[in-house]
Amino acid sequence: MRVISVTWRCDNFSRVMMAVAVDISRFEGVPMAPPDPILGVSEAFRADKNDLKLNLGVGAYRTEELQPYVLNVVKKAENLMLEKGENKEYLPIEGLAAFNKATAELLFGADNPVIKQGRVATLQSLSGTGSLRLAAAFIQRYFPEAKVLISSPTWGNHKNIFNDARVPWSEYRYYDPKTVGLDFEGMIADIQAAPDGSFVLLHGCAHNPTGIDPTPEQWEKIADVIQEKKHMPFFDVAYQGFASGSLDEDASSVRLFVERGLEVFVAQSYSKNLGLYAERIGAINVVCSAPEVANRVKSQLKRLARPMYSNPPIHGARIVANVVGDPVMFGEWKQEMEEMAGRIKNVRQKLYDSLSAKDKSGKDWSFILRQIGMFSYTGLNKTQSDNMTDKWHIYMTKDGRISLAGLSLAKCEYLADAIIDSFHNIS
Ligand code: KET
Repeated sequence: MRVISVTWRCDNFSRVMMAVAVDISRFEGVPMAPPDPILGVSEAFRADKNDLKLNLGVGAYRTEELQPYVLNVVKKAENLMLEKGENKEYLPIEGLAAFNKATAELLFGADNPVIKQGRVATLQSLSGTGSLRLAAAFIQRYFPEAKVLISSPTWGNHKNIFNDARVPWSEYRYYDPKTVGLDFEGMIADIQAAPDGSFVLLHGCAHNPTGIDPTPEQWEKIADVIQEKKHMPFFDVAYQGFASGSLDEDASSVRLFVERGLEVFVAQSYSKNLGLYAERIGAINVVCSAPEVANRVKSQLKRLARPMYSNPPIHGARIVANVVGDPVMFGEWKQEMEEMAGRIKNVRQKLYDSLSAKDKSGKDWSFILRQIGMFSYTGLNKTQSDNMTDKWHIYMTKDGRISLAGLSLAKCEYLADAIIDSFHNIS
């Protein structure tokens, strides 16, 4: 730092000397931000030099060899795209038309009357996060009095997204640690108690982080209360196909609300099910009561997107449009998705078996088998999760969530040892 002397006169005219740094940064007032609770875990993992290290933090699929996986069908679609030699012109603000059509059809079903009637405003956006953020900006602008209800717990970034958009939120009960299941009564009571017209954020399937979804009967009851209270259902669908292995079955919660004639928000992501994490491809869909309403809503979503990021990227949109739009590739995708979901089920089973065999305390670990999707919510608290990382080099989020998509069969026993040690020896 360069330092100069400044001299000035005080009241008694004695000369005072003082050293002042002239090139103090204009950013002195900017404090260091804390690491992100999920993506920060990957940064810490990369810095660890221990051979035993295991990254179960971020929900990203790995092969049995713990390597990132590009789906064969994605490579095939990309090769076709290269052969066609398509250009890289700007997309319209709303994104690629073929993608928007494909994504809405995948979500609602191609024969759904809302599509046929033109009642869905679909905008390609920056994957799930960007789509949620765009919808949050829309809520802030057109429903400034409304509150968003989010599940307790939820995906770590939901609170960030609504805070950032200055949309007030509160939590509804969801997870019951006593039963390691859904607190359905608590959930219904809290949705019922919220001011009429609130937005209710729901995980379409494979709830993150708990891996616990309502049953079809419970979804009906949730829809009853939301309808009665004139709330707005707002679905986050980041795992379509990853919960049951079936794209249609995993969209059934959303479709149930749509069949009732409700207006619904749905954010979609292709990060997990097509493994397009870094392509940032997803969409925001708003089901409206009439085509004319959908047009107006879409026009305002475009208006919000334009100053934020102008228009979305094309590469991932073309991949999705090609895969979903081609019956052969669509079939291949479903098969690969089943394989990914199958591998996760296998490690889930092996982890359960290892824990049950090794843990002599009689603790019931069967909740692991009841949870679905990419994650297991272990019930480990923050100190125990710290022990997993500090002692065992197993990286996970501090809410006790582990990503089974980052686990191999070969590592299950090691993970079981670490969980048993952390659970029984650390309080
Ligand atoms: N919703 C949920 C529920 C979700 O778990 C994620 C990502 C997203 C949306 C957004 O993903 P995107 O890539 O923006 O489409 N979750 C994993 C990654 C992350 O935190 O960003 C995770 O929970 O590990």
